[in-house]
Amino acid sequence: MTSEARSPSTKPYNGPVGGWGSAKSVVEITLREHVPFKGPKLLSTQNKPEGYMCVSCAWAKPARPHPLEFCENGAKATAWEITSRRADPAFFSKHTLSELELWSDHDLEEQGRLTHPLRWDATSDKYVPVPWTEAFNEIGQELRGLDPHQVDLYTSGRASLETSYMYQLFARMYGSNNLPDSSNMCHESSSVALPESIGASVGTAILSDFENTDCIFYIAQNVGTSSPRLLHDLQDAVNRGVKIVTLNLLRERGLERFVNPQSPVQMLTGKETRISSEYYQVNNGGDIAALFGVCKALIEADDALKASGNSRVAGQDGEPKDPDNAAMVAFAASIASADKKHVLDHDFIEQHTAGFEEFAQAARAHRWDELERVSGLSRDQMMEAAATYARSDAVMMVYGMGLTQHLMGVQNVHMVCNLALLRGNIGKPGANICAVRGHSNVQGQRTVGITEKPGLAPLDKLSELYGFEPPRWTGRSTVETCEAIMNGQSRAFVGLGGNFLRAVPDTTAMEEGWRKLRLSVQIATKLNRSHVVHGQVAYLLPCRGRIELDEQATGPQAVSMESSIAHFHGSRGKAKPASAELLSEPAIIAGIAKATLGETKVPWDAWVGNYAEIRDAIERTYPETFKDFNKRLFRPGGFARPLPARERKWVTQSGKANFITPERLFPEFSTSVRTDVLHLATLRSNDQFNTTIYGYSDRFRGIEGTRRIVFMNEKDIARLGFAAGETVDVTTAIDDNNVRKVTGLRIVPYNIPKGCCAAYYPETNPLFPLAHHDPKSKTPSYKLLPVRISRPNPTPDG
Ligand SMILES: Nc1nc2c(c(=O)[nH]1)N[C@H]1C(S)=C(S)[C@@H](COP(=O)(O)OP(=O)(O)OC[C@H]3O[C@@H](n4cnc5c(=O)[nH]c(N)nc54)[C@H](O)[C@@H]3O)O[C@H]1N2
Ligand SMILES: Nc1nc2c(c(=O)[nH]1)N[C@H]1C(S)=C(S)[C@@H](COP(=O)(O)OP(=O)(O)OC[C@H]3O[C@@H](n4cnc5c(=O)[nH]c(N)nc54)[C@H](O)[C@@H]3O)O[C@H]1N2
Ligand SMILES: [Mo]
Repeated sequence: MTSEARSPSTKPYNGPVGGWGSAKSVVEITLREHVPFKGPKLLSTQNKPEGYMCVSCAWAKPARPHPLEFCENGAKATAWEITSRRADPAFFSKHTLSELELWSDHDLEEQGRLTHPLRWDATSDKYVPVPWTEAFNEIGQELRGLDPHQVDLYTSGRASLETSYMYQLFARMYGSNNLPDSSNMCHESSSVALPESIGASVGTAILSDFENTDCIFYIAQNVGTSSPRLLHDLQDAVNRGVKIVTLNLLRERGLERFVNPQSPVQMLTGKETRISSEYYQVNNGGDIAALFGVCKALIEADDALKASGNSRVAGQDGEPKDPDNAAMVAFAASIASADKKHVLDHDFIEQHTAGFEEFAQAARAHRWDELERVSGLSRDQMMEAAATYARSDAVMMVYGMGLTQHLMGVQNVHMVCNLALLRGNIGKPGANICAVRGHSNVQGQRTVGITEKPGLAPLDKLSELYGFEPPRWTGRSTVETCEAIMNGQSRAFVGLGGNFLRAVPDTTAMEEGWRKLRLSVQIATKLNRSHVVHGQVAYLLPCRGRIELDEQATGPQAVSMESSIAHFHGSRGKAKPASAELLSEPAIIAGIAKATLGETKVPWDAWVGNYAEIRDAIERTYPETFKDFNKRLFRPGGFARPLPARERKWVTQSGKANFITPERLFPEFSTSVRTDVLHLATLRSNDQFNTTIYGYSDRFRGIEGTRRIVFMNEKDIARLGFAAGETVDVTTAIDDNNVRKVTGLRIVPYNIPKGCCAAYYPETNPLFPLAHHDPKSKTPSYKLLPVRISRPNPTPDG
């Protein structure tokens, strides 16, 4: 199979995000996937009350939706799911799994929807159809034969609240807390940092904050590709005069210019909206330094006002005089409050926070030259950002993977909170923290108990409701599951969606462990590499997708999910299921649970017959969060989850919001002077959803026909003696006795800071050592890995 175009091209893209390019791209994929005629009609119900919730990103679904509340990538995701292509038994009879191992990610999924439950047959090395009951019985028998500590039950962030609740309940009744999930590779740094800083496990922003804000700090998130509907909120804000201050490794087009494909005027006139008012290109991993610079400017300006004769505090703190105090006083005066007395919100800091003095001292102590070197920004840029921040009454902090997927991911998020707390930008309209989530229900899965941490699950409640003793031990998160698979501790893997083997770090090494699993069970819509590489006993169980009609004993069912802004929404599928053989995810989990556990107090069949009963059970388990769940299921705009931090109630140990001072500016591995080492960040193209590769175009970055590239700064290309367009190898520059190499990447000169480089995920995942993760959140450092670039080995088999 060849999948990449013969003549890949790379040239700068000069257009905006959105516009006609976006419309064209939707038409192309709709035709290619042979989407049934009803496709376009279906799209008009996307993200609407009583419609289906998009299977792409988790962005908010407004109460008053646009006539077409979808984007280019949402439309692509829909076309990908309702495609008329099929990976059916005829397809599997033609290909052994050893052969399919040679296929690309794109080519595997491009075969279309899985249609029948399949079991791997060792003699023919093929997946062959198997009746559902037989599959459940054998899986149940295998699981009963294992110690629950040896079993890992993974969840990818698409599964609904109903499915996720059933799945975690099954895992715990079986006796395992090994519930790794995609969130462990994604926003786990937020899940750890936000409770410590502000006592909330998720972001506190809601949609109306975008209508009331004066300024948005937009950090490390690629809105044009990853959450395009959020561009509408940004566009509306910009039109009201809101300042958008962007910090990003790259100049992402969606953060620069946008033509709203849903606005006839913009489409006809080509009039663009300029998104960012200030755009700061930081080094990857430079955000703590950059934000410290902003905080330092604010704190020292505030100090200068105090020192310049403000009788309120003059002489009390004996601060050493800043040498260029006069300049600082002038700067302070230009950004100070109306009474010219302060820059920080001292009342808020005093009443609501702890740890301010220690943080302020750390900010004062960092030297500007050090902050400049690490962040890649100049002192003037950091002061300019500070001035914009101080002149705004309500500031939002919006961020994504460029902050969380780091060795210091948790501390990155602490730093965002620190900046917000300096001027009381949490818990007031138009302010707040917005952690832009990835998968469409990844946030919700946590809310209903998908977690390896027993302290975060309502174990006593589950025990009381279902009469069993849940395991109290700490389960494995994603990287720990990888370790356990590599070292043979894990014997069985059950995947509720996703593509674990491609999404995790160190993928080449992982595959060896994966093959030694006793049992691999995958519940999926489409074929991927986690299915073709497999355990000794392997099942591939196809499920209905969210867009499809889910008919059960009591009629068509709805499911629900939680958006990035912590609102719950019902979702009703309408499309005809891809095959009559498919079961829904709840039905598959019930099937496995009954076969594994035998008789229990859980009415699995009644739940599958009527999902409203699962929602009642969720409400019984979490009465506050899910009050009147079924009644409120289709409320326009969703119904909100209680967020105490929004009300300035701080559910932390100190009872206050905490300033938490990062230990250092940059992770320790690279304190040595950089020579031939570059810092790699992995990226998504505009033509993929995670490991799902729709095609080989990254329009906004000017890449067509290939994904095997490495973006480099022109000066680095010259300094290291390479040429643009040259094919090179990339090797991990961390010493742990293993050589990790990805070969055959083409150098593309790009506007990226010196010393940094970037390449696509998942192709470069073999480079990431498992141990290269944030020690607290265990989130892999996918946005920062030291690497070396080299010419290919000239030997023929090199
Ligand atoms: N079309 C599409 N939509 C998606 C997805 C998809 O693959 N395709 N995936 C979904 C999922 S699961 C997720 S989690 C989200 C991911 O969405 P994002 O959070 O946008 O994640 P990425 O696309 O990986 O890139 C993050 C951005 O961080 C920047 N960056 C990298 N390193 C740094 C750094 O150290 N500092 C700063 N300031 N910036 C940095 C990159 O230039 C990039 O613009 O999107 C979701 N939506
Ligand atoms: N280097 C690097 N690695 C990364 C990242 C990165 O930025 N850089 N990002 C990380 C992030 S943020 C994430 S979230 C993970 C993503 O990791 P995963 O969530 O595990 O991966 P996906 O690619 O989203 O999973 C795609 C598969 O899900 C299945 N699927 C699709 N829809 C459904 C459905 O409705 N039901 C079921 N049961 N299955 C379905 C299909 O079979 C499809 O092949 O990857 C992580 N890995
Ligand atoms: Mo994600």
